[in-house]
Amino acid sequence: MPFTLDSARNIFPSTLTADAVPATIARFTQLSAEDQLALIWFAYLDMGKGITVAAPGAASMQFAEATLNEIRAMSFQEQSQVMCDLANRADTPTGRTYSTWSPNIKLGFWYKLGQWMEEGFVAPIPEGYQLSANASAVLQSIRNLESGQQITVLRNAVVDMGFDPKQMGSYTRVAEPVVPPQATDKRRYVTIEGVDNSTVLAYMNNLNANDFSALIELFAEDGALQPPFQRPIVGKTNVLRFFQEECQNLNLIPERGVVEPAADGFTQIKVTGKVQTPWFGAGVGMNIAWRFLINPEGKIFFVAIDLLASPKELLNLVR
Ligand code: ECH
Ligand code: GLY
Ligand code: GLY
Ligand code: GLY
Repeated sequence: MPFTLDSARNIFPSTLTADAVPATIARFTQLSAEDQLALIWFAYLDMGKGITVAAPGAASMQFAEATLNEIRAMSFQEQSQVMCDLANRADTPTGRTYSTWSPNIKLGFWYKLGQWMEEGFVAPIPEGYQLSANASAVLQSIRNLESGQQITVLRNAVVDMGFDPKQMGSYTRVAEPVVPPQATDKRRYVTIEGVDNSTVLAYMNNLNANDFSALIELFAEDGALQPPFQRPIVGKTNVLRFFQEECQNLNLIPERGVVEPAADGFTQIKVTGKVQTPWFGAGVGMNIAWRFLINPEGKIFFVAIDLLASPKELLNLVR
C-alpha cells in the first residue's frame, strides 16, 4: 500500500515528544484570563533570570504599532480589559486584528506590552496578586520544564490568544517581510553523522540560509510538513507560506541520524539535533527530531518536526 499522509505521520513511532507541552497548555487554557496573564508574567520574569529574549526587529513591530499606541493611550482599567479580552479570545476589534498577525508579530506585541508594564505605561499585574491554586500548579509545572519546552509553552499561549481565526471569514494575514536569502559565501553547511542523503542536507542548509525558494523545491507537490504539536501543513503553496511567515533566521544544528529503506521505493530518515530561535539565540537549544519520508524521486513527501521529551531522546534512532 502506498504511503498516505496518515501512515507517513507514524514513521519512527518510538520517538518520544515533549507531551508536557500540550498537557501544560491544556491546563493553562482552563484558567481565568487574570490568572493566565499573571502566570505568564511570573513565568516570563523567572525565565529572564536565566535566558535573554532578543528585542523584536523594527520590521515586525511596525505592524503592531497602531494597536500598541491605542493601548498605551488607555486608562489602566481599559488596558487590563484589552489584555483579558485577548486571553479570553473575545470577539473585539483588537482580538480580530491580533488574529491576523503572524506568531512573531504577536510575540513582539506582548514583548512591548511587557516592557511598558515594567515602565509603568501599561497596567501591571497588581502587586501581591495571588494566583489560584490551579494556576500556581501550572506555573510550577512550567518551572520544572527544560528551557526549550518553557519557551514553546509561552509561544503557544501567545499564538492561541485573540479571536478564533476560524470564525473570522476571509482576512488578510499580516507577517514580517521576507528577508533575502543569505549570500552563498556566507552559508554554513551542516554534516550529519550517519546521514548523507542530499535532500535532507539541502533541507537543513537552505532553511539555515533563509533560501525558501530553493527549500520548497525539495518538496513533492503534495508534500507536507508537520511543525511541533500541530497538524501537518499540506502542499507546496502552504508549506512555502509557512516558511516565509514563521521560519526566518532559525538555526538548525542537526547532529546524527539514520537512513532506512521503506515501502514502495521510499526512504525514511530520522535526524536529531538542536534548533535555536532568533528570539533566544544560542541561549536556548531545543532538542529536536526531524522524521523525513522521501519519495522515489528524492522529494520530501513528509517531514515532522518534533520537540523531544528529553535530551536522552537525541540518541533514540531506532524504529
Ligand atoms: C507578559 C505578561 C502578560 C501576558 C504575556 C506577556 C508576554 C510574553 C512574552 C513571551 C515571549 C515568548 C517568546 C517565545 C519564543 C519561542 C520560540 C520558539 C521557537 C521554536 C521554533 C522551532 C522551529 C522548528 C522548525 C524546524 C524546521 O525544520 C521547519 C520549521 C519549524 C509577560 C507581558 C503574553 C513576551 C519570544 C519555541 C522549534 C526545525 C517547524 C519552524
Ligand atoms: N527578535 C527575534 C525576532 O524578531 O524574530
Ligand atoms: N514552535 C513550532 C513552530 O514554529 O511552529
Ligand atoms: N517560528 C520562528 C521563531 O519563533 O523563532
